[in-house]
Amino acid sequence: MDKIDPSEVTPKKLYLSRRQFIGSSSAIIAGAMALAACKGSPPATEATPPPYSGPTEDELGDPLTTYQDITHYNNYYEFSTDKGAVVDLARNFPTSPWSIEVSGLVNNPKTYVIDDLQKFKPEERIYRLRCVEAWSMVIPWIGFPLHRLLDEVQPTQEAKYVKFTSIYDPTDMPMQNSNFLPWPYVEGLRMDEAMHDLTLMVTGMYGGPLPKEDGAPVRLVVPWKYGFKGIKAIVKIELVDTQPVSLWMQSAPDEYGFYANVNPNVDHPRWSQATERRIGEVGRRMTLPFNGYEKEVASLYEGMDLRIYF
Ligand SMILES: Nc1nc2c(c(=O)[nH]1)N[C@H]1C(S)=C(S)[C@@H](COP(=O)(O)O)O[C@H]1N2
Ligand SMILES: [Mo]
Repeated sequence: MDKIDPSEVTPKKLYLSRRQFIGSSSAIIAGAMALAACKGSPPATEATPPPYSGPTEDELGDPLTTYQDITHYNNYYEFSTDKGAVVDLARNFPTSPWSIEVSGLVNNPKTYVIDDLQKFKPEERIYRLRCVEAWSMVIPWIGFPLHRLLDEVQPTQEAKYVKFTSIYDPTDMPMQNSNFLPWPYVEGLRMDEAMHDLTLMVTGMYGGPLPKEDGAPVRLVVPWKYGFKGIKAIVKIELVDTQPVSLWMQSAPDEYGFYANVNPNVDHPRWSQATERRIGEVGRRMTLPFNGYEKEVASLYEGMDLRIYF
């Protein structure tokens, strides 16, 4: 696995605060950081993929990223900023029992335990995942469209946005013992985005359960948006009337907007978004508008200047 310098990918302010934080934080964090920092020892764990007999490429003919790469190259800042360290740090993260509270502007507020989600028929969806850091993967998720769950709780007329919140569990998530980021992780979608059939609540991957490093027991995947919109380890879904402020908007508003649609024509302030590196490939690929889902979703943004609503 090739390594990227954190300064290349981490928002500058966070990179700087991360360095300060390395010098001044508690023993627990220092220990976790040290573990994350000593790459190669212990040796990278080999993942055992579940038996998988589904399609081996996406609708564009691009091959699936390997199970090993999907589970050993992770962005999950509650555990580490080191993509290769997440899998080991997440190993003992408790994902059961788990419940998701769905509340706010709905007629039928409801708390789901994980088993309740089985009633939403699981589907296999092969999606490209394009991180804002300009790398990408092709991942065979298992999940159900979010609109099935929203139909059940019945949003009211006043509901305009959906706000998602990740678990806050500093006992099991080492990085939550610092104010490195404004925990817990929060994301949001406009109502029509949330209701779109491509928007998936994900509970599995490669024909098996969702690995902890990929967001178990349940995460969001919105394939036409940058990967950070795909919030992991969701415990709360709220229907609201004002645009939620995501964790990334709060920590670096000039770099990360609410919409975050994949857009090769709008660069990140510190790097181009025109091309991307597909994990497992050499060379770079052209980044596709809306990550290749333009036909399905471009109409959602008709009349919006996507340089302003980035
Ligand atoms: N709770 C939480 N969700 C998160 C993140 C995170 O740090 N915490 N990282 C995001 C980012 S930047 C990306 S690219 C994807 C990565 O998902 P993967 O590790 O399954 O590939 O998760 C997103 N969801
Ligand atoms: Mo990302």
